[in-house]
Order: sequence, then C-alpha cells, then structure tokens
Amino acid sequence: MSKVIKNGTIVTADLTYKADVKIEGGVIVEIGPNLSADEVLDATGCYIMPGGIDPHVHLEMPFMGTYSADDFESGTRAGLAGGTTMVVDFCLPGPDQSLLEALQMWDNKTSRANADFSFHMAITGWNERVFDEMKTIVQDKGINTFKHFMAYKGALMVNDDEMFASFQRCAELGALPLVHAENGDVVASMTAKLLAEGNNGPEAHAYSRPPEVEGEATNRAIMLADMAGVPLYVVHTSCEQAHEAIRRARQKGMRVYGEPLIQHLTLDESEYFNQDWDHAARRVMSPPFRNKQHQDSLWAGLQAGSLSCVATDHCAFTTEQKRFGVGNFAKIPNGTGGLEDRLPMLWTYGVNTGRLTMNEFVAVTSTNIAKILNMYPKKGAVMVGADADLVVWDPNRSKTISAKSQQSSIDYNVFEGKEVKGLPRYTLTRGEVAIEESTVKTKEGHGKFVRREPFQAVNKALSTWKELVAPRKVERTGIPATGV
Ligand code: DUC
Ligand code: ZN
Ligand code: ZN
Ligand code: ZN
Repeated sequence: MSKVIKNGTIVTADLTYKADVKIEGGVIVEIGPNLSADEVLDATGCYIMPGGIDPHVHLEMPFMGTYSADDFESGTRAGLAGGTTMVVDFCLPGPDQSLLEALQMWDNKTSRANADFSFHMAITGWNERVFDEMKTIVQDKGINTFKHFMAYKGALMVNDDEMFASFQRCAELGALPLVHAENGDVVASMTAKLLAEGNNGPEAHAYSRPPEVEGEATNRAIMLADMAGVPLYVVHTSCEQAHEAIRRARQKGMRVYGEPLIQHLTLDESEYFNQDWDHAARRVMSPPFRNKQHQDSLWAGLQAGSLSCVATDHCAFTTEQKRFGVGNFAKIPNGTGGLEDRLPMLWTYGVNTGRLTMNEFVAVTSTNIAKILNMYPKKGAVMVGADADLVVWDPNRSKTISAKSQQSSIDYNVFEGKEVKGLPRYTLTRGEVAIEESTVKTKEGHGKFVRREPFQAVNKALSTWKELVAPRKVERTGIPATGV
C-alpha cells in the first residue's frame, strides 16, 4: 500500500517548497509534483515537516521512590498526538548494576511503544566493568551517548574524576557525553540549610538550585570535555549562566550543544510563588523554572544558534506522587510533562511571534537533534530514503491545552489553559497514520528501537590546553642527587 501526501508545502531545516510526498514500506520513496498512490492524504493549507524528535524523556523511570507515570505506550502516544514521532529515553543503571543488565530492563519496557525510540545510557558510577561495557554498548547495542548526572548526590551523581574518565572513554569510542549540569554538592548543602531553617515548601526547591549552580557545573563539564577531546551535549540548559558558558565554548570552536526545554522557554518562576501547594509542586523539576531574563537568553540562543535543540525532559508524576514531598520539598519527585505540547507550544510562542522561522523550528525540534545524535537522515529529514516519520502541520488549527483532553496519564498539565495555534492534521510514524486531527490511531508495539552508530571521527575540540601542557619528555641534565 502506497500513500501520497498532496497539496502541502514541505518545510525542512533549510527549504520551504511545494511538493507531494510519496511513501511506501515506511519510507519516503518520491518527492515531486503530481504524484499518485493507493491512498491520498490531503495537506491543503498545511506544512509537511519531519516529525519531532524528543531527545530527552523519562518513561516509566524509577526515581525518588516511585516511577514516572507515563510509560512507553502513553508517552509515545502523547508525543504522536503533538507531532513528535520519536523519543530518546535514559537508561539508568541502579547502584552496582551492570550497564547491560540495565539496558535489558529498559528494553523490556518498550514492547508497547507506538513510535520509534532510542536510549542514552547513564554512567552512574565508575569501575573497570563500566569501562568495558561502554564498548559493548556503543559497538553492539547501537547507543552512542552517555549521560552524566552532576547532581542528585548520593543517588545518580558522578564525581569529576569519574566523569573525566568516562569522557575520555567516550572520546576513544566515538561516543557523545551528555551532562545534567548542576553542582550536586552545593544543591545538597543549600537543601539541608533551607530545611533546617524551616523552608520546606516547593518554592524552596527553586532556592536550592539557583542559576549559579547550573552555570558553574556547565562550565566545569565543558572544560573537562575539552581536556578529554570530546564534544559535549548539555541537557536542559535553563539559564543565562549556562548558556553563556556554552556560547563561549562554541565561539572558541568547541562542539558543545545546549538543549533548552519548552517548559523553561514558556513558564517562569512565578509558578512557584503565590500559588497553592499542588500547583507549585507539580512544577518542581530540576533545573527549576527561571525568571524572564533567563527565558529571553534561551530564546536568543535558539535564534542565534548558540543553543541547538528544544526538548521536554518529560518525566511526569501525578499529584498524588508529588504529595510525597508535603513537609519536605526535597522529596517532591522532580519532573514535568510536555511531550504532547512541545511542538504546538514552540510554534505558538516561537513561530507565531516571529522569534523563530519555520525552518528554525524544524531544525531545533527535529533535524539538529537527528544530526547531533547521529541518526540523520534516517530521522529528521524529508528526503527520499528517510523514514516517513512526518507531521502534516495545520498552522490554523488551535486548541486550549487541558489535562482533560491530553494523552499523558497524569491528572494535570503544566500548560493548562494555554491557547496554542498550530497543531498536527496528521502524524505519521514510518508511513502509518497515528494521528488524524483529534482521532488517535496509534498502534501499540509499532515503535522500534533506532540504532545510533558511533561517530565516524571523534570530534576534537580546538583546545589550546593540550598544546600547552601535553606531556612532553624532557632530556634534562643537572638533576640533584636524591636521598638526604
Ligand atoms: N530533572 C527532573 O526534573 N526530572 C528527571 C531528572 C531531572 O534531571
Ligand atoms: Zn536532568
Ligand atoms: Zn532528564
Ligand atoms: Zn506498524
């Protein structure tokens, strides 16, 4: 059965043009005028774009004494409803668990996925087994990214020596390290002080993780990556201090990628103040929401290209789960949802306001991500031979975001009440229609794992450090006699 999408305008990261798109066997087989096929999808008045890729989600993840509430079924369904056709989830090995065992556990969660997925592997400790397994993960398992938590002390956090060792290993293997950049020691210290002073509400979560904590860690990770000669991907860049460090590194020629979240771009710290406990706690995530100046910095970074992509860090918890932290903000499960809303929100607040062009929108929601994570042009492209992961985007469809009509299984939505204009008419996953306007036609189990091969060449940062202090043997005479 072939399909053709007719009468639409194709929008890619660099081109906007009118053409039909023909699909067969799950891939794009032809692009051009007047194509015919067994089935026609009408795209009159719409844009045909590569489906969104969310590079950062946590589905059914064990975390802070519970599990994130959306699994691979509801999470991918939510994504498809909002035009996102692929997610990359984080595999988190438990204390002393082998990476391969953890990967098997993660793989077991995916049998009902409606859309394609991939994994980042987290490095949560360092020993010889981890060193060895990293090679298997990259070369046999098709995962070329390793995540490092610089926060969550006593749980997921790695120290600088562990992180530096892992970065060097990534350089050897052609893998890309990722960092959650917050100074975990400082967060732990500020958390203890706030609690001791009786600051136990959700607003104290934001006080415990100010922008400086993120800026310091971002800069530290960049310097370590530079010394290891490896590029770096900084997840959930939320503030000017972190963005500044990324800008500076890129300006020096380093390949450092920053990923703001749609939540940080559109919601600010006022969500934590003058609101009831549930409202504030539902918005507790790390890093926390920031003020207007930080939001402006993130938008500027997307425009100028110093920030590369927009994600969600979708890690949804129900109100009941959030209430684990009544009386102690440090026990509120960290995380917010956004998978269904990322594209409509970014279109509404980015494209409709003139902050982003349509092509920039495609770049930061799909194409840049596919390139950085090494799966382009299988994903992230409208191109003959690419997977037909497509969204037929209707710029005139609008709705009011509401938990009542969302796909996510939680009982609220952090964007509740926001009016969005720009929504999918169709979402296709490998050529199959998963969403037709508000009708959900997803198929459980359709989603497949996407392998991501090692980078062909390790990206060397243009470090001057190496030139200055690379070990150099010195023929020296006149060495004083030892032993006194
Ligand atoms: N931040 C969150 O808010 N949730 C999941 C993990 C993280 O880093
Ligand atoms: Zn994180
Ligand atoms: Zn995350
Ligand atoms: Zn299928």
